[in-house]
Amino acid sequence: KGIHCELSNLYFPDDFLFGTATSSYQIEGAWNEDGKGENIWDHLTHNHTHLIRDRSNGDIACDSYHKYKEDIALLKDLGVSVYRFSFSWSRIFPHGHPYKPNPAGIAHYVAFLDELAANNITAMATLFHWDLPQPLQELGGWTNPRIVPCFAEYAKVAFENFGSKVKYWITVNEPHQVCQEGYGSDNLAPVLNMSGIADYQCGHNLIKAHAIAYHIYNDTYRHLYNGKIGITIHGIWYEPQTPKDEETADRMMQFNFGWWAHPIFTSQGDYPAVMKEYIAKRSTLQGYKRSRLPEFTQEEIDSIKGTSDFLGLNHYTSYFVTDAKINNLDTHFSSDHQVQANAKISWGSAAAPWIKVVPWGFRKILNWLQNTYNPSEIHVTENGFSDHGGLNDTTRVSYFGQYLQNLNAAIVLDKVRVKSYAAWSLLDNFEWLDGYVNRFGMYDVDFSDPNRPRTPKASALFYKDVIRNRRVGEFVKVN
Ligand code: GBH
Repeated sequence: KGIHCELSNLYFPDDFLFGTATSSYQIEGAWNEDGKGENIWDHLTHNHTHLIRDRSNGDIACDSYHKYKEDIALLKDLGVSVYRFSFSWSRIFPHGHPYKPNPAGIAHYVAFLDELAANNITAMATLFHWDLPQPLQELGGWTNPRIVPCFAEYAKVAFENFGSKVKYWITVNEPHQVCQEGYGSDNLAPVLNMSGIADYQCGHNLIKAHAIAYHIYNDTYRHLYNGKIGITIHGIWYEPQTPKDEETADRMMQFNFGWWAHPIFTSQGDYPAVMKEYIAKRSTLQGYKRSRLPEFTQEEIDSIKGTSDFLGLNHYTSYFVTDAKINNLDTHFSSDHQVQANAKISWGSAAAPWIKVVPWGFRKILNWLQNTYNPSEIHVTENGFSDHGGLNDTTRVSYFGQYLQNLNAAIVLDKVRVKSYAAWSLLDNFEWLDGYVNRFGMYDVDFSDPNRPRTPKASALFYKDVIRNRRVGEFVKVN
């Protein structure tokens, strides 16, 4: 209420970086070119086609593997100073197995990074944005501790070959989605749906893999290239439904965000106490002799603490929460946390029903992150809104306008140390199980045309103005 007027006079700091974000499987296509191996999304879309809403796949996607120069021209036109993208692990290690990198895969990314540099755009690279090499999945994927040295070797080869051209490194995009949605439910590949067991095992190895990659960079490459390395966590803001739900809301933040952030960003390290307590209690109730949540050794806790130069946040939405007493014996993550989340009927919604338009939640989570973890820098590595396509994307403009105002307020009025913002996404792209049904792009892509032409939407023009003026100007609020 009144937020538009109150917040519309703010400017973004001079050194604030605007950008856009994409990921390899969602845009590249060229799924079997130049020696690339099969990854879990190739595998899922080819073998379990019915799980994808429009039965599509990323075989061609936006064809960015071939059209990367065109993409970079769009970035240039928008005026962004940073581009967040991801490397495809199976282009570099086609079988996942380390020690035999694929030179053609490396050459592709070198050419891509050179083009970015030639256009003065800072590279923010994610090592793992969900496209795990299929052979590693067949060995158990993130539940097999063997993944840790495989990821470490992949990271090392990436630092070695791309280190001089990458300023910001993100080890993993959204560990919660990788583990809870991929192993603990059937929202993402590998759709294992073994909640309360596989998701916790996955998380345990993933956090260790992240930390080792950090140490490799820190020990061997930092002094050469002087970049920064961190992790990106998906953060929903959970607001107490009533004042008496404050403990519940904090518990929900701990289970969703703290699971990943507490081991890395706090001085105690390890999983959040409330998470250890709740899972241990329910495990006992269920007849387990040990908690289903694995334990770190003290040595592991110490080597994981502090392994991030910045906190990467992907933020889209917020919910209200209340306490839920769940006494059934299932092992599910959502029974472990004992919280019920809900949205207000009056909130606008994206085409993806999980994205409700709650702009004030963005400002709240940014403040919460600074107060809880006190990171030296926060980078918003994703924020965006889906519709069903079309160039006159007024609902997206309205979403970005309101969210950017709240970001601006968090930075200028609340002094939250946010250093960059990446809009998801540059292009309409392959939206995982939603295929091409839900569109997140500032540029439309015509997927029925073999040339995959790109056309700016109203949101691209709006964002271009925000970047040029360094403030959120006028826009029509429709949600
Ligand atoms: C990001 O994940 C991803 O990093 C990016 O690749 C993706 O394209 C973008 O979001 C847009 O979706 O209510 O059961 O359907 C966001 C994490 C993943 C959290 C999907 C909510 C849906 C749960 N989201 N998940 S459900």
